[in-house]
Amino acid sequence: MTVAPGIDAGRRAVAQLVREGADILFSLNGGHIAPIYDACLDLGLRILDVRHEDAAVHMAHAYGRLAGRPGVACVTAGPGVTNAVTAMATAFAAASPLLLIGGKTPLRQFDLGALQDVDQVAILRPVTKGAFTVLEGARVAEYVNAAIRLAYAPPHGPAYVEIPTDVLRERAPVEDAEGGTLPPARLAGRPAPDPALLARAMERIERAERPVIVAGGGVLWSGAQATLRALAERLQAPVLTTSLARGLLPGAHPLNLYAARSFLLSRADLILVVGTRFNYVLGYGRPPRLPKGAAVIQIDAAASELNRNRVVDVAIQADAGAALAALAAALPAGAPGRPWLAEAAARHAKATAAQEAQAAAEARPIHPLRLCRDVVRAAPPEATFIADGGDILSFARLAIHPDAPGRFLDPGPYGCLGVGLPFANAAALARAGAPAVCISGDGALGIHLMEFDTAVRHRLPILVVVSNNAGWGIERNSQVADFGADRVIGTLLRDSRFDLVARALGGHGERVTDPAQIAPAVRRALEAGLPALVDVATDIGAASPDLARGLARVPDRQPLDFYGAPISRGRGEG
Ligand SMILES: Cc1ncc(C[n+]2csc(CCOP(=O)(O)OP(=O)(O)O)c2C)c(N)n1
Ligand SMILES: [Mg+2]
Repeated sequence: MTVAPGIDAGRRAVAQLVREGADILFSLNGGHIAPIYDACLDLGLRILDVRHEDAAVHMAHAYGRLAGRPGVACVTAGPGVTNAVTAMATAFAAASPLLLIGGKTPLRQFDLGALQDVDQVAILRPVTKGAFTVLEGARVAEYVNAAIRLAYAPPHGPAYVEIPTDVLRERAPVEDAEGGTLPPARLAGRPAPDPALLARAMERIERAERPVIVAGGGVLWSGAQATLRALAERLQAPVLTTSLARGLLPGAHPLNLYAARSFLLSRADLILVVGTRFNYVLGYGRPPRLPKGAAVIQIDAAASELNRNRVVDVAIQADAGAALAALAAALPAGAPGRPWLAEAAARHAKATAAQEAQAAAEARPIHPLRLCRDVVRAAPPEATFIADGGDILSFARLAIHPDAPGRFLDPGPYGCLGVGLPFANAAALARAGAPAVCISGDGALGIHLMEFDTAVRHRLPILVVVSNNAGWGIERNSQVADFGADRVIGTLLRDSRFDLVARALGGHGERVTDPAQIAPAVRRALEAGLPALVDVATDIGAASPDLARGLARVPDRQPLDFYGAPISRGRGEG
């Protein structure tokens, strides 16, 4: 075969990904992206081939969060791209950087009715920070570089680049390789806080008697966990985290009073919000979730997040670590006494003891909290935990409090079921040596179950523990609460044997019906030397605390649950 001189755009794209630090391409193949695959053979970019494009993007999302490298997915034109949309929206809502590369019909066949043709850029635009079509092969490295830079510009998020097949095959001279001269897309440097704003923040801090810190992903991205901890200890301020920032303080740290969350937020006179949005998790930053009287200091690297939904007292645009370190340096010596912490600690202890009592249940079918407790106890402390599902997700959030950040992943603010297996696979790749333990509902697990095959083929050390209650439990329980026990519809499933599916796919599988057998089964599974799945028969009637609480509310109106329905029929407000 005679080949024209120079290198094609597929090879340029892969070379640029490698230069940006990518080492894995999460992908499902297709003719429209064939030159990219071929270049991976020579340039050492590992292809992690999956069974659904949505899973490829979920994996790129989790890999980008955990590995310290860009998460990159590559999918074929048309259905490959549209299959990836939900996962892109998930990453967008979670402010997670990633790059999706899409195949695209040839430029010269645009609007003719080509195979797998759809306006992909228009579909991707609302769920990305930017969506681009490369029109000239020689410029592909520039696009890859720009898209990764955009993904990592605060607030982080996914970016999309598509390369029409004729452009992908365009060859250009080797010396025309602009990629080698581009600066790295992920910029070094930490934007420092304005000293005048810091001084105003310090005035508030010095006056406060009951400060609370609310910390989110921005602290993780800044690598500022030690700084945050030092500041919290100096200030004697309890730290609340978003679920994706869990572990910023170790689970048992005296200022990690997660079970007294509502008490802390309602009584605080100063709330320092760092690296997280005022979205539904924080009640949009408004009363009643955040009290009217409390002063609020907000630190965010993204100016667009400052004062959004809530006008704060001091808004500081800066890298989280740089701002926290500057505040810590400005504090007077010695930790202040905080009399209110005794009551907060007592409430935390009481709530965790009540959970512990519930988790000790010996009932059959098994209580989901018992399942979560026993899995956490049996797994090694360095494991990455992933939780996915409805009721089981709420119970897992009660039970999983890792000692370090980056060890807990869940569906995040997009609430997307099905992330569990893809996230677990990515975590096993990103944190070599630590098993990824996914606790999932049976409904959620079904969405990307074939990614267990991906784990087997790539020998990924994952353990899936299924809370198998034969139903979409939280929705079934919501129907019972809202409409009555005789009005359950479309929310029940079969008691399917996921352990047998795992075995059929080449993994280790066990079924547990006796609570005493959860921990031994988990230990055997972790030692099986294969991707493993433990199917646990749980009680669908064990409704979760989230359902009862109805967390999301529209301020100043009737309280609403997550789904916008009024909280009624005895569903407490707790
Ligand atoms: C992709 C997607 N589809 C549907 C929903 C709505 N939903 C939220 S929780 C839930 C039930 C989950 O069932 P399961 O995973 O079995 O967990 P369980 O509640 O039974 O513990 C559903 C259908 C969603 N959040 N995401
Ligand atoms: Mg279920």
